[in-house]
Amino acid sequence: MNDTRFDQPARTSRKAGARKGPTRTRLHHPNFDAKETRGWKALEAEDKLSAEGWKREVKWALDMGLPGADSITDKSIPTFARGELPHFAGINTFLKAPYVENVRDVGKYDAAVLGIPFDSGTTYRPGTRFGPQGIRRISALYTTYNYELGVDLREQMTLCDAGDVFTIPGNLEKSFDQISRGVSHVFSSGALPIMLGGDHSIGFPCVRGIAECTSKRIGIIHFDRHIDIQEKDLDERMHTTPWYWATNLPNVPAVNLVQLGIGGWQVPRPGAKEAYKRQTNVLTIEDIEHYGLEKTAEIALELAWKDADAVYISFDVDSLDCGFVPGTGWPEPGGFLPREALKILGLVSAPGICGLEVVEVSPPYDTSDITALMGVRVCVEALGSMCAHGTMGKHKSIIDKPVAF
Ligand SMILES: [Mn+2]
Repeated sequence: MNDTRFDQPARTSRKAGARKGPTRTRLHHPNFDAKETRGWKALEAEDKLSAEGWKREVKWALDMGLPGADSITDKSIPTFARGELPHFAGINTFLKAPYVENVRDVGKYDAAVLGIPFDSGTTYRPGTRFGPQGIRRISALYTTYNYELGVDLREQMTLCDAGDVFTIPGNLEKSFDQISRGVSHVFSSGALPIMLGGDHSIGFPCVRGIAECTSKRIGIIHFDRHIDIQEKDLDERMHTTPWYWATNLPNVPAVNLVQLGIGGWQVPRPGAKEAYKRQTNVLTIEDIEHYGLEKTAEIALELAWKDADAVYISFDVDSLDCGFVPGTGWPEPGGFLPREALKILGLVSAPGICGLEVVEVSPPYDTSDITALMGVRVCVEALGSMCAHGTMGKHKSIIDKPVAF
């Protein structure tokens, strides 16, 4: 300890007389090996990243948006904004990824974002029908590069935005059929489906859309404060019910359902009874604190992948403490800190996933776009982790019953 902030004058004692104080070396920081820090390793990783994708985008932007005014020194700036820059301008697809107007083209990309603007399964606060728009809007804030991971999505994968599924407000069943059809189309094309909800009732039709394209077995890792596995709520298949129906599918067994962060005063008892009966795997926040983040991810992967061929991730933003996600349907205190949930999410995405949904972002209740921003982060974190671990595209191996419309 060489902190000089607490330096005292030399100590004196009547017995010993004046004594010199200990000699202190003045350092600006503790003695550590800078090259061993993640901060340094991230810089090394960035140095190795390609910039070809970026150069292509700049060239394309100048071509599409016309060269900029003569007075502008930076000749990469076009007259009309095209692509990532500037972040406050442009037409916002997710991360300004290309909008695929003809959905038959989604298979040309490694992953496709699709919006599911649907909140008729909501039992308290509505508004998640605006979730996809809210998430897309604030996604303009982001670059494609992540510092700690040392990945750049633009350089390492291709992403498109397929737009939204045409849902039918007030009709769960017709909307479920539309959602499954849209998801199965994307999955069959080979693109990894990334779903922007929407309330959590979409979990069932999203999983059904993937499950019908394969004879293989699918596990689910579910981040939530709520258990979401009762048969019905208010007489319908509301957002409290997706896992009852999803784990009824023959190739999506409940024993491969891992539920992280469940707890608090909003878990309906019929849901708890059903999870007990089906023996799903529930870890509360206290369990996760006990095991730690790495161990939790290890447990989740072991259980979700046990005799399974692929894993789907369902991320409810209300799994976070409600202080971080005011814009959600059923806010509940005591959930994850953002960095905890993101850490676990990155770890469980690393071996590759067959789909991801982020649900319950409700922009009308949001403050400063903070909840929608978390929704963006969930998507890029999973994609980034797969890029970092070379597992993007792994899901294609289970497509043995592709659909064709
Ligand atoms: Mn929830």
